[in-house]
Amino acid sequence: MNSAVIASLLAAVPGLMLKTDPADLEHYGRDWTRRWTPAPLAIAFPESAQQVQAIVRWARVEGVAIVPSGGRTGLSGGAVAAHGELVLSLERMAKVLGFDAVDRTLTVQAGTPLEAVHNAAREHELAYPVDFASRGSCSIGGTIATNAGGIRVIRYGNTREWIAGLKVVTGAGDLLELNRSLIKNSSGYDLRHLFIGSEGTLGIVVEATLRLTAPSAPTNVMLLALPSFEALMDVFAILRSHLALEAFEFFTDRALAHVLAHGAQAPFAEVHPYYVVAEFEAADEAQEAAALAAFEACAETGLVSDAVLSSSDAQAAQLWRLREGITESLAAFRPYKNDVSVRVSAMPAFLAEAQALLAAGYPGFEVVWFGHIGDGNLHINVLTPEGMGETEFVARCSEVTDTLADILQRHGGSISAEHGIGLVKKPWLESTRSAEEIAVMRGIRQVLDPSGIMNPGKLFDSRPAA
Ligand code: 2HG
Ligand code: ZN
Repeated sequence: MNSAVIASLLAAVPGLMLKTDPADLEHYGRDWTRRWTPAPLAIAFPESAQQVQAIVRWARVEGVAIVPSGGRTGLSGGAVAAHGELVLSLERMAKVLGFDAVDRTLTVQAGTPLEAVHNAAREHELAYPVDFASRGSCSIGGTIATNAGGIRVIRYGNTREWIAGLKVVTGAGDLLELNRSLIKNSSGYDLRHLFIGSEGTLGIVVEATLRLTAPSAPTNVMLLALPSFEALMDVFAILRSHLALEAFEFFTDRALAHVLAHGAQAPFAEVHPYYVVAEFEAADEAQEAAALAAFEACAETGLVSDAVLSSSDAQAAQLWRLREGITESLAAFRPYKNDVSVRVSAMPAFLAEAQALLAAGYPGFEVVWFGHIGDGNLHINVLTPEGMGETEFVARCSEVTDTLADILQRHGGSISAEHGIGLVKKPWLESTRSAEEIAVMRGIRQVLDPSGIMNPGKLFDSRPAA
């Protein structure tokens, strides 16, 4: 049966590279969630937008589901293929296609890794400012599909701000060029933005034209140790008023302990409950003096217990490793991940409730907090207790997430800040989006993917349950 389907695909898309080895099905059928058993039909590696279009048209006729696939570094199950889907990997579409010095844009194929985009921008003395720890493995298409955020949102915003134009193949099999990289284009619905954050449910991004910016001025990095969670928001307010912040990230002593166990170097002799990594412009003496003034203002009010200011690029990288190494250091514990957001102004009230819930909801579980506090975005990782089976663990975590979603709803927040809904957060979409909004989303999906072949089961079910 499978071999007949594959033969028909190869006949429809001559020259298409396909993999069907069990090891490949396993490798390409999962993302970083590691919660589902991969079971794709095959992996297709198209080399052009035309081949992608031919695959989608074939899949419509044959009724085969497609899972678009980039670097599969996602944490919400958006790239999981566990039901005989065809994985459409963009791995062989990873070329930088062009640079325009006047428009300050870079055009790349969707499979290009984020780090390759950074390097290409740097070659032209410009920068693509979206950045996060998985830069070497994730693809630009995946970052677009999730409207990825990361560590510099506080300064530069999310992926959405940096997409000048897109080429997409819709689930209907049409190849669309969206926005033509125009800065001003008041000619109706901006379809480009529908595809940003659509998690592969409307079609496949095949090409993106990215806006570039001037590289930031020289920066410096400080690591602060804090005595309490409450101090975090005060330190943020002080640093923000004194400095041009590029990043403001926090993590707890638990997070630090795991990163240190993975080989990072301890920053202070003593252990403190909370830590902040802040990166800020330090281009001249005035900015350096401002950094010192900010630090003194924090120290005087007892908000900071210890601090270190980097004095070299190597030391700055070492300090960043403490924050960026967290996800990897937790992976072995198969963490249940929450990626939530509220408005920054709502953070103190939300935090008080969330902390109480998690302490009561997870007695004896290890809960690791970190994230982008300056964007109102918290990552809450719950580690699997030793000896607890997967089913019991996920059931317990789901119960607590029900209450967390209620709290978020009351504070006007979101159940997914930057990782997407995928499979992991699908049961809680209604806590963040109204029934009317979801009905509109369903209608849009129906138009762009009339046969329901694009990443079915992700984000929400294509058709309402009968
Ligand atoms: C980060 O900010 C990523 O490091 C991953 O968004 C978060 O592992 C996580 O929960
Ligand atoms: Zn994050």
